[in-house]
Amino acid sequence: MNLYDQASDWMRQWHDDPSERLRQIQNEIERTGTYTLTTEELSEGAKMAWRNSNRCIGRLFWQTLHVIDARDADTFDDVYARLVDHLHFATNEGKIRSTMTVLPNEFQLLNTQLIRYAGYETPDGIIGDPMSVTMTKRAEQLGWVGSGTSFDVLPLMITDGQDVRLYELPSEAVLEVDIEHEDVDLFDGRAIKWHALPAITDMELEIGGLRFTSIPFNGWYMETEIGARNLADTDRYDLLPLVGRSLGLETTKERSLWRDRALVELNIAVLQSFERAGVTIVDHHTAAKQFKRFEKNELEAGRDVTGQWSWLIPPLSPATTHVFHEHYDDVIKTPNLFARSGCPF
Ligand code: HEM
Ligand code: NRG
Repeated sequence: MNLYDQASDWMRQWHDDPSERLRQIQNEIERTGTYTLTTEELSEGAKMAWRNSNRCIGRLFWQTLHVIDARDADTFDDVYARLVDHLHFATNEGKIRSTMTVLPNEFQLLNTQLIRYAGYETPDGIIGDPMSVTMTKRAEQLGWVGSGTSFDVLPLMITDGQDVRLYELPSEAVLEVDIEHEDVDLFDGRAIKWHALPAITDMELEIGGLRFTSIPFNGWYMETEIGARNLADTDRYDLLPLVGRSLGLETTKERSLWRDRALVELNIAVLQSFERAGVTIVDHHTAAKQFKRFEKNELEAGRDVTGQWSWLIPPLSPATTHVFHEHYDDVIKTPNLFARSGCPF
């Protein structure tokens, strides 16, 4: 489909009478080869992109997305300032607001999220988040020196295609939550924490045939992302053996189901800790119920619900949610969010 047809296809999805605007767009495409979205169109398109994100269980709230039009940012320092603004606005002292900042395509972030913990290879194994080892090496090549703890926040790495500049995030812009179980010391005295904001920076937004490649966005966490994956996966923080021992479980016998029991208590600790700190988080049962409401809303609006089952089911007790027992068609509609096409390295 050519650009005009894609613009037209999109406009017709939400405008009763897009003919006037489509004439303008056709004109602009003829003159310049492309067209420009208004701030309102950008905002509407971004919300629809979230609505069409097949892997996301949090889509009930697609209409509440705050879209910040920062396409006018024109220097590295300006881009950095907008990213720090994003963190403050979205974090909102714990009352998290779903937010997307649209930056000009001329600037890209090398980071995969605004907030990620560094991972260091040492002779005694990896310290920090093993997922970040490559990213950490990249930052170090650029002159960054981390403190070497398990939870060092990586600096932002912003590129304009030629230079890469490093920016340390101000610690007051990064809200973190100490993970502590109410009844048991799960980590044998080790301090474990996670950041409040999941803010993805390695995806692209497509609206009406246009691609926006610098679009950091966030919602809030579902507890399993932290408790069943980031802190539990053997190739991440791998804390289940420690948690299992702290709970006094028989960690030498698989059939004691010590892993499953450790997982549940770890996830409870994540939920309790976020709640104690006043930071928005959703448990997977509530998230599934919210997703059920989303499915109902969509059908009532006359739209098919698309989804990717393997991503929608929560990694903890999946069969206790309706999602597990449902079939979803993984059909890609646009507007949508896509994995970054060009590797920024
Ligand atoms: C994926 C929950 C907001 C777009 C996910 C995943 C979860 C989730 C649990 C799977 C992540 C994984 O397994 O790693 C939520 C919750 C939100 C929320 C609880 C709270 C409001 C948003 C927002 C957007 C969004 C605001 C975009 C505007 C996506 C996309 C993916 C995703 C594109 C797939 C990411 C990928 O392919 O790596 N979401 N989400 N979500 N979500 Fe959401
Ligand atoms: N699992 C990743 C984050 C992926 C997106 N999850 C969200 N998105 N909740 C992690 O950092 O654990 N969101 O926009 O809220």
